[in-house]
Amino acid sequence: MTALEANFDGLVGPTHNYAGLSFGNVASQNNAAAVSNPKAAALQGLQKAKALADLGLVQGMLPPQLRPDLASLRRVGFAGTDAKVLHEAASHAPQLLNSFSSASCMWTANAATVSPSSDSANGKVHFTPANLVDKLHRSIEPGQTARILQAIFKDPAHFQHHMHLPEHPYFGDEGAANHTRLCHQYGQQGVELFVYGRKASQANSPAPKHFPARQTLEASEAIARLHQLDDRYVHYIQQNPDVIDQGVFHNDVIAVGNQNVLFYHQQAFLNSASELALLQQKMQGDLHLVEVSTEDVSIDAAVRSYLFNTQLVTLGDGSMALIAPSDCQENPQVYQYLQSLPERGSPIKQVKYFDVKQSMQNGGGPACLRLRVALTPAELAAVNPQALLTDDLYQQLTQWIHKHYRDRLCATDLADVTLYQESCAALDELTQIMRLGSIYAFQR
Ligand code: SUG
Repeated sequence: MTALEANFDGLVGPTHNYAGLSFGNVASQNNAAAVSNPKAAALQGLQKAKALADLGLVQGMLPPQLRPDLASLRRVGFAGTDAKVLHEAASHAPQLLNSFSSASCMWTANAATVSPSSDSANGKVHFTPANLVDKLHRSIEPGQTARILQAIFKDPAHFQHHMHLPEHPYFGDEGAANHTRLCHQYGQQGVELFVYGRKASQANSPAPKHFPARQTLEASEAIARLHQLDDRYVHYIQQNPDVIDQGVFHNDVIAVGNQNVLFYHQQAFLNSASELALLQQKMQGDLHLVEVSTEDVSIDAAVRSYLFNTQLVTLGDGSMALIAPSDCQENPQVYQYLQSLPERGSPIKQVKYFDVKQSMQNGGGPACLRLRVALTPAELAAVNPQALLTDDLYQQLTQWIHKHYRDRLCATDLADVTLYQESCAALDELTQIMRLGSIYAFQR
């Protein structure tokens, strides 16, 4: 057995809803106040994960966080019984209740940045939870994310966990959504590509004009230091600020990489040609640059279809497949491009489509739903086995979702203490299924 790359998908939580919380994320804004279906959302995500497991990939699941987050509501002054806290928040600060009820931790691409052991000086897998400071509803995630990751990647001989970066826009960090590890084989020294939206320390440097740049260069540099990466194998590229202003709020909305392939849009990066030439040098000339032109796919089509929020995975025969949202089939320009992709001479030989519409309507495609962790066989053996998606776990989780999840949720339901109690009951049972110990104790 050799090293591989596992995907850890976020199980969608019982409060999945559309609250329009993410300024700069077009889908989130467009679907504000739509009625959601948490049961369908959780099943869609789980089925996508199971399909990847069935393709022979190692697939893990990360449990959701408890929402509404009463601990956060109490922290900002709402007091009394659970029902009273929810009622008061709904009456006096509905925006806060919405923020602290979001199931946004489902997008585990934003949970953390992960560096494999072969890239790090101390030979361990490094995890740094993202601080997600740009959005209030996401800024409450990192503490619990750390507990979850530590429960699943427990063994200090293999795994090293860092605290999230200081909670300030200077260190705005959105995790793996802006980080791509390129390599020849998963177990060999790779090149870690960090894509940032702005430089916090240089006020006059290029930056978007309308929408926020969530990731700073300074955050990416801090992660590279923490993870003990070798400068010769790290590259930083700035995202094109103009595309951020068109709704590309993370780099994974405009580019995806796997092993020695980078699939990206012509307009994704600032100084694209020169930066990619440097990246190519670091990859010793063996990087397949699969560039999609504006003529073939406009930025608008890419943002609507999430063509680049696809997962690029290596199959058993060494070829690669693109795991795309079914929305890509519905956009004629994008679908036409994807039909031609396997013939374009890159290692990408097939495209598979999945319906993850419940997540897509909040701006989260297949790639947002997963955190990649490259692991050696010994490291894989040290992962909490109950987090790995087997047929048995899939059956248990499917039944669990049917038992605990609602099929309809809107903003006014968030104040209902019954929803909170249902969520607690669901997570109590999940703790047993996935043997998670006491990770929810801090949230109660
Ligand atoms: O942070 N949407 C998420 C989507 C995250 C997608 N992740 C990646 N691209 N890796 C976000 O903007 C919307 C929640 C709401 O509006 O209810 C939200 O948080």
